[in-house]
Amino acid sequence: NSGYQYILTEKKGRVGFVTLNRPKALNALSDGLINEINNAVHLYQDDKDIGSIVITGSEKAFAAGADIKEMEKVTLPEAYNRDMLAQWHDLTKIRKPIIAAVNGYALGGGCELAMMCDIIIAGDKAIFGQPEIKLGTIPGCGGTQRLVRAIGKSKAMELILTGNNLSAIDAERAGLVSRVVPAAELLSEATKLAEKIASHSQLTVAMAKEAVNESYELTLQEGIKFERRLFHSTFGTHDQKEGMNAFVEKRNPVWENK
Ligand code: CO8
Repeated sequence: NSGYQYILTEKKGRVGFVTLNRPKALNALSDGLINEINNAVHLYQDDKDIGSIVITGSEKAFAAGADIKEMEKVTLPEAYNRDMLAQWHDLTKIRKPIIAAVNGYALGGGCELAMMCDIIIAGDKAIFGQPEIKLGTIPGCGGTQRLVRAIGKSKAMELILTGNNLSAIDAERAGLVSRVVPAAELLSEATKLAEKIASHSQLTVAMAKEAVNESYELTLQEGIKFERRLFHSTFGTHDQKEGMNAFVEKRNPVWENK
């Protein structure tokens, strides 16, 4: 629907879904596919009815990496001149929470795509990895940076230098994914999680996401100060007054996202 070639999009209640749909190439991430994902999530960002976003793939593959056939012949001047992969990071500019629901392979760029999302939940047969070393290249979309922050240097180094895969259970133990569910229940569990997030004030949720993401960028002292200033800001919102008043009056809050 919506004229996309490589993805499907669907709104269910307050959740916006993006399903990667390039089955013949195991959802290999071509520029076209990435552009469509970026386009869809930006539309959800601008859609007042949407409170959270789920990105998923198929049972066999979330995404088996960047498109090797598209990359194979690229020369250094070409890659440099078009700043190859630069636009892939656009996803991290989205201010609404994004859940990656991963079944099957999340390899290379697929693993990096999942790590650009805010929460990863995995089906029990999901497989994560950064196999670029086996292709004579290295992760190019944040893998060497985000994987280290997610699971620590030693585990990240081992995965990136060997090209070995990480099972869903090991990914959960290492902290890469927040939880593992039976593969058949992945989408319903991701939907429940997304609905719960979307049931809160969108304004406050965006502030909480921003504060958590700053922990990647700032020193502890700077981060604590950033958090405190945003926390202070919530007291200038309708939704903080409403949330606390609803608690005191023992009723459900009615959020106005302002
Ligand atoms: N690119 C292009 N085509 C692919 C890719 C890929 N990454 N992965 C699979 N395909 C294609 C296969 O070529 C095959 O096509 P065809 O039928 O025309 O031959 C089809 O998908 C099905 O694949 P397989 O037959 O190989 O399926 P198997 O079940 O036997 O194996 C695997 C599945 C193990 C996932 C295997 O396909 C594989 O190893 N794929 C490559 C995984 C990989 O190396 N990924 C890393 C790519 S490099 C990368 O991501 C660089 C990061 C750059 C940044 C990315 C930004 C987000």
